[in-house]
Amino acid sequence: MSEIPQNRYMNGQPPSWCPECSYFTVLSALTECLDEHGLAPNEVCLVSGSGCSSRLPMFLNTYGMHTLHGRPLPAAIGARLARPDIPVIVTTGDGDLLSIGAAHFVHAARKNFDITVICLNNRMYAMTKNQASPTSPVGYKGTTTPYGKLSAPLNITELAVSCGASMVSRSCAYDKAHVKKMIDAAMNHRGFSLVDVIAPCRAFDQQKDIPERLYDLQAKGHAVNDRESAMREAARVYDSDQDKDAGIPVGIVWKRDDMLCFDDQVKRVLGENKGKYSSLDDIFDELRPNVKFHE
Ligand SMILES: Cc1ncc(C[n+]2csc(CCOP(=O)(O)OP(=O)(O)O)c2C)c(N)n1
Ligand code: SF4
Repeated sequence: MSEIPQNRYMNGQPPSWCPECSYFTVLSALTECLDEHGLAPNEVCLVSGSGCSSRLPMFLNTYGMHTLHGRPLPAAIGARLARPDIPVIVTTGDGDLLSIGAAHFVHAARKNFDITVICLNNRMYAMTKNQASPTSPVGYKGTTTPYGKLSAPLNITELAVSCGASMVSRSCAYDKAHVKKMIDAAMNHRGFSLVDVIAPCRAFDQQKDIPERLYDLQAKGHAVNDRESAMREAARVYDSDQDKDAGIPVGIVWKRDDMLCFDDQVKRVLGENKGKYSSLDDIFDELRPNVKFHE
């Protein structure tokens, strides 16, 4: 799992992850995917928040931002609006994305910005040494939950579908080819795409029998554009926490190509106001209040 990719995207800084961390697989899958998309390092922007997972852009020589904990999405939206010509990809953790960053997630998905979010979901806070996160199972014993977590996990897949993301998929870091396939599909999609990657933490691992439980939605003939089926599969994501016979769905859960994309709306407004505005900046300039701050 800990193979360091050797390719044109790596900046020579060795990843500061534990040797067996599952994140190496995602790093490798992502860089191979960028290569196959023919993107030079200066033709893609990677944005993260804070956490082990959020370190990923620091090892790459692409454009990148390592922002505050929970805030990768507002930064990514800024990048998206400033550079509509290059892909913007967020690499984040379940804590970063769904705890302090949850409101940003809901609204970025709802507005359907053309951003790919790869959530390295180890179902806990690893960087701060094993606290329960919103996705941790009931009963999870971490440093802040010595008697076990008292609340149910937040199901990111259900949340993403219900708040308006136009593409939602799941994968598992035990299968690099599948992670790559899901990232590739997300990058090819226009609109907000989530790739929720089951990525266990090797230092505080409490998820043991995942590979035996995975089932592939595409192999099962799942209808990705049927909302009822998508919500049914999404609801099963954490069934295996309580039921030893339940499977864990991976693959594309939900995909629609006809949902209103924020970026297309921006283009439409600029097109309808040709001559008045040449870019978004001109609109911002017009709206900017004429207030003088400190000289
Ligand atoms: C505003 C703020 N709150 C809390 C922290 C402390 N902090 C840093 S990383 C982290 C959790 C990271 O968890 P996750 O995003 O799941 O990533 P992982 O380390 O598990 O990959 C926390 C709570 C911080 N840096 N800033
Ligand atoms: S603490 Fe866990 S998530 Fe962080 S680098 Fe180590 S194995 Fe990976």
